[in-house]
Amino acid sequence: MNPKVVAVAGATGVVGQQMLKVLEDRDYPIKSLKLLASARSKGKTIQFKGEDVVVEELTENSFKGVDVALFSAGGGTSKKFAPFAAKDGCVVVDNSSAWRMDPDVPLVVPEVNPDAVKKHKGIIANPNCSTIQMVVVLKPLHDAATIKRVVVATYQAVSGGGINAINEMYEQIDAMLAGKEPQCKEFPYPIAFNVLPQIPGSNAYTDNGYTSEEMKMVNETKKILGDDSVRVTATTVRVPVHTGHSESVNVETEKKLTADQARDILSKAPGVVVQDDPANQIFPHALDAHGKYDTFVGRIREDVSHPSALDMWVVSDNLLKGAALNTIQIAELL
Ligand code: 25A
Ligand code: L14
Repeated sequence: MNPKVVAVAGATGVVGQQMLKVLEDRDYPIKSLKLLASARSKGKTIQFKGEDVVVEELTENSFKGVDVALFSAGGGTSKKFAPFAAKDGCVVVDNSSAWRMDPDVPLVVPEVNPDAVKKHKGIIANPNCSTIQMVVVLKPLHDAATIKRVVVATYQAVSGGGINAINEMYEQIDAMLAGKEPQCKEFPYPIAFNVLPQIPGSNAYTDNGYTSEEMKMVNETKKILGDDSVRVTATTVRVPVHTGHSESVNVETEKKLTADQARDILSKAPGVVVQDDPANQIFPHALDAHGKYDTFVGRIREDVSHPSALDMWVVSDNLLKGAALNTIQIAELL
């Protein structure tokens, strides 16, 4: 690959920071690097490969001469600025929800539908974090046995809500341990010592009573698998975990798979690691997945209530495979 001029929009955010780490770690070929954020962060310096890079304010004119722009600055910012980048001949890989369901925008998980990138018209979307880790596990099972229906409940870490959400959890923990009243801004109720069945923290609900996060899992899964016949229902839940989303997934298939067959299929799947040894209390958990690139699956068992379904527990780092890593894997495909 020829070295590229790369821009990171939202470079100061929790995902932007992970993008810089992944670019370094995977030695993505960079000719020069531009760091973009809001006016608030203009002039700040960030280290990349041992050198200081000054953060610039993101504007309509930020993308002249840029080959690849990685966006993670929220949906509104992507909606507004990605078209300017595309117009200047730059390829945008966007981590927000702004463009995912646009029929002209490929929605890509490299282990699942890498060929979709070829159809891009300047913008490629990175899926929702909970959806990504689920589809890397679903894809090989779908290929082997045709998935009819998925029932998923998520246990999502606070880092999915950005830096303010992380800080809020720690402030609430400190307050509550000191016997003080916890303050809430990002979440409607305290997230410390609690479990909240609503993501995002505000303006969450769609007309059908599901949250937007839940409908992302429903719609994005079908688009990535390229199969509208796969039925999905989701309940998305915030838990007081720093980083690492967990999911309880029930998968109903046309052809019956035994738990052993599923373990065998998943142990050969790209990006997936099976951690499943009940006798030795081996199963995936968020603390262990934090900082790792893979998606971990365990607790695989045959659903006792159904002749052809499996239950499993799926865990991955929401800032890495769920965001920064998947975005850079897409850039590597270009
Ligand atoms: O809209 P969406 O798609 O739902 O996404 C909403 C947010 O979720 C995060 C990400 O937040 C995103 O903005 N996110 C998205 N996908 C995620 C995933 N898979 C995910 N999180 C986890 N997993 P974030 O915190 O990661 O990053 C925000 C970045 O966007 C920059 N930004 C914001 N508005 C911008 C903009 N850049 C350009 N133009 C704009 N208009 C933002 O830069 C950050 O890089 P910044 O300069 O605004 O923030 C730098 C620092 O400022 C502090 N801060 C944050 N909020 C406030 C604040 N200070 C004062 N007041 C505030 N309200 C923080 O310390 C921040 O680090
Ligand atoms: O759509 O855990 O990419 O708050 C990613 C973070 C949705 C919310 C997205 C979280 C967002 C999610």
